[in-house]
Amino acid sequence: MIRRVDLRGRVAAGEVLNLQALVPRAVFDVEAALDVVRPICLDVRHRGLEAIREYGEKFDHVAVAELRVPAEALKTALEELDPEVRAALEESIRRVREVSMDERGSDVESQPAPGGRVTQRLVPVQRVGLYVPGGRAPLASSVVMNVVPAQVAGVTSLALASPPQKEFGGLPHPTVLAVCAMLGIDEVYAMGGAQAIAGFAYGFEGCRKVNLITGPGNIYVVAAKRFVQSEVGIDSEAGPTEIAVLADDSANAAHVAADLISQAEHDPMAASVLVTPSETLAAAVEAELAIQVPQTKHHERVAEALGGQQSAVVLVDDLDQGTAVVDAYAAEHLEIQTVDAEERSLQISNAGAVFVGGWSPVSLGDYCAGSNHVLPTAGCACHSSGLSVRSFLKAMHVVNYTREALQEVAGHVVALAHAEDLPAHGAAVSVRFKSED
Ligand code: HSO
Ligand code: ZN
Repeated sequence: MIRRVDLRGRVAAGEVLNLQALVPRAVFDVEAALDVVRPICLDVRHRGLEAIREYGEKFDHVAVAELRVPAEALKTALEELDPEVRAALEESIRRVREVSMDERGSDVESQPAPGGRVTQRLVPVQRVGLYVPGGRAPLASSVVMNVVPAQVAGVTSLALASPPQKEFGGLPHPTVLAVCAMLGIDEVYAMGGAQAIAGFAYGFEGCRKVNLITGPGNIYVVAAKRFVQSEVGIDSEAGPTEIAVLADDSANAAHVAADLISQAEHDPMAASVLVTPSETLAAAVEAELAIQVPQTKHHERVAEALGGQQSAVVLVDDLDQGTAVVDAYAAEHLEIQTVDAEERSLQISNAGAVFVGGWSPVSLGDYCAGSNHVLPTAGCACHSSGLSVRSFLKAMHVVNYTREALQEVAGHVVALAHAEDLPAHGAAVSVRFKSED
């Protein structure tokens, strides 16, 4: 069901283990998908709306007369939303909003010299295009995770695209429309795939081009996001989801197994990794997986994910080695279920998000912790952050010096300009003080 990787006694203390090589992620070949999406993006750039419609018909098997979803459809979707789901979404929105507001930060003014001011102003991106994948049960929670931080950042123009669905008369999934209505988003397009990403990047009849595209998608959507980057910003290239659990004997094996299964449920390419120094826990989790996997609804997908090269139970000498191993792996989600979980979490530098202790499972973070679930995958947590209010803010320096402050530093500017053989740079400063010589 899930393979074992035994690292015990294999590394000298202090040596960082390359778990990324020992447990490689599933192959997610964005380069190959680029060949498919390039002509689609270029066609949309050239022919706009007509091209988007044609590709929608070809790939989504439904003809859409009007790409823009009418306001009436958004209203109806909200009216028809299950009240229990609505209440849960409201609570999710409230928590993400509260965290986003706390994290917004404020402008920072510095004075590196008398009369010389540098202010870092946080300015929202003006127009954002959010992509929401289609499918039988599109992830309504992902709409929350993208839209709420954008709104708190102060983004004034937000458009959303989601593929037209045949069974819903060419509209996006009703839950997606309902969440849009809840969040006050009225610019919604029934378009999907690479053509939707290109539509946002280049603009088309009735839709102004955006500055930033966010949101998850399949490999073609990811490839299209990579392709349009010369035109717009993107959030990140989200790959298959992953969970690493660092646990010791204090962990509950049934809970650990349930958490490994929860993320494997997303995708046959999802990665579930348990790292533990405890042979007893490893065996207990494996036994639990054998019980729980057949009972879960999407057991085929889960079994494929757990059986893939990307998933493993990794045995280590001790918790310190385990900590180094999970840190090197840089999982999208890292759970720490050890006696000293909170303290240990402070030693982690590389993870999309860290879930501390037995009562903070990843599923909580997926929906209702208040944290964001759009997180760096494939080891990108070594250099990137998850989505947050900051993803929608640009930090802009505003420089404001007085005459005296400039004069005081002029000699240094001139010296550096000459050292770089760029004398005109120096002259642009010295010319201001010439008349006084
Ligand atoms: N675990 C996914 C997000 C998600 N889970 C949405 C359920 N719905 C990636 O972090
Ligand atoms: Zn999830």
